[in-house]
Amino acid sequence: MRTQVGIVGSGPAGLMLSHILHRHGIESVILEQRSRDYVLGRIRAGVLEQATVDLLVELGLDSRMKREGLIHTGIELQLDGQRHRIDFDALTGGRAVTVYGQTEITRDMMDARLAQGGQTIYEAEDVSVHGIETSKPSLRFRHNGDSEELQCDFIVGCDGFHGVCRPSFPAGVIQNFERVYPYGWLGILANVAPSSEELVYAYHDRGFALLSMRSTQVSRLYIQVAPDEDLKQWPDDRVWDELSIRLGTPGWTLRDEKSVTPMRSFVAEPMQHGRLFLAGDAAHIVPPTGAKGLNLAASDVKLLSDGLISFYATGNSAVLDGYSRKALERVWRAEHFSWFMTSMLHRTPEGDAFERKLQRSQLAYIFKSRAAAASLAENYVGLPFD
Ligand code: RFL
Ligand code: PHB
Repeated sequence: MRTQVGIVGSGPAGLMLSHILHRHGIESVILEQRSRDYVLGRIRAGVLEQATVDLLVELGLDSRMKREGLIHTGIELQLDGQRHRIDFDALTGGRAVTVYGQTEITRDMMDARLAQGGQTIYEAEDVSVHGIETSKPSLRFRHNGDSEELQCDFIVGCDGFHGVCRPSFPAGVIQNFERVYPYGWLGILANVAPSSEELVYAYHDRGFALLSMRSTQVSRLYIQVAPDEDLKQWPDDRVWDELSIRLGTPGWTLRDEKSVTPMRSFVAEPMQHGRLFLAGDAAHIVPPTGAKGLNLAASDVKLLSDGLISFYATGNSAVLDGYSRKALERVWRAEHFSWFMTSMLHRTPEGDAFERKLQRSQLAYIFKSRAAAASLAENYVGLPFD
């Protein structure tokens, strides 16, 4: 088998990249280790920056998002039970975010790819990367019991944090930067209309809580727990009680499995070696408090596709060669913002009274100072791609 760009992973990064390339006449094949249903069953992010929305519009992938996405012109920060609205509209000159589940975007992109006749090989096993320091790299894998090889001009690792592409860089090429947080989020989906119009990020002595949503009828709620929290310790009643203490949310019925997501910050530099490029979670992880993971995947892919399009149009790799440096500038801004939101809002298990005082002071400053609120708002709605 042969294609121009071999993509590993059919999450948002891989799917978005394949769509952009297709629109520019560049052929790609996606290898995904899971089944389509498994990928669609994962509940993950929900907040899209304006630039991500604009990209989906440009790709013609916005018809359902336009109907079902919820535009949010602010968020609430809660301290001592009092909510304070961060007004994006006023603070950023009219910018906003859209609440539309990652699952829905993934479904829209998979449907469109099928309609275009784009090739995705699901349940591709034992994917391995070869020849990245040559001009003819390849991906080997097993499918339906057969050994296969996909020859490419370029390989893009969109295979998430636990993927095979990042470890395929030769030893010594990559430098990792990492911080693991001493907490995680217990997430639930509830069949109840969100009790607030805006997302609520709540600071509480018992730990952080977040009220988010997937539609006007479905709430998505998170509570800070230990990173290795045992879900058996969290029967529905206890989740309800804790949410009502931290957020003041009224009763609801559980819709799906509960899950615990541990939290980390991670960046691998550089994001390219030879003919292998990394995009999205394959190269970096942010804790979810800044709602940046999915949006970073979109901005990586936009920058990388600019390079690939330019290469195929001109034969010149100058734009492509600048990918890692340009992408990392944006990645580090999102890393800082996600770390900032996380550290300001969570209770550190061994945290001392000094840390709590600093957190409260930072929140009070954001409530009082337009400049501090504007900085938060500017980062939350996201900086333009350029
Ligand atoms: P994805 O979505 O992880 O997709 C990677 C794809 O690669 C496949 N894969 C392989 N395929 C072939 N061979 C291999 N060896 C492979 N290894 C992996 C995987 O099956 C998968 O389909 O990465 P992508 O495209 O970069 O997208 C990034 C976003 O998914 C991610 O940043 C966000 O969802 C992060 N994130 C969240 N972000 C938020 O803003 N809010 C959230 O509430 C939120 N919740 C989450 C999350 C990430 C999670 N993960 C990765 C553990 C909850 C979870 C559980
Ligand atoms: C979500 O809706 O899943 C969500 C929203 C905002 C975040 C993280 C997750 O910061």
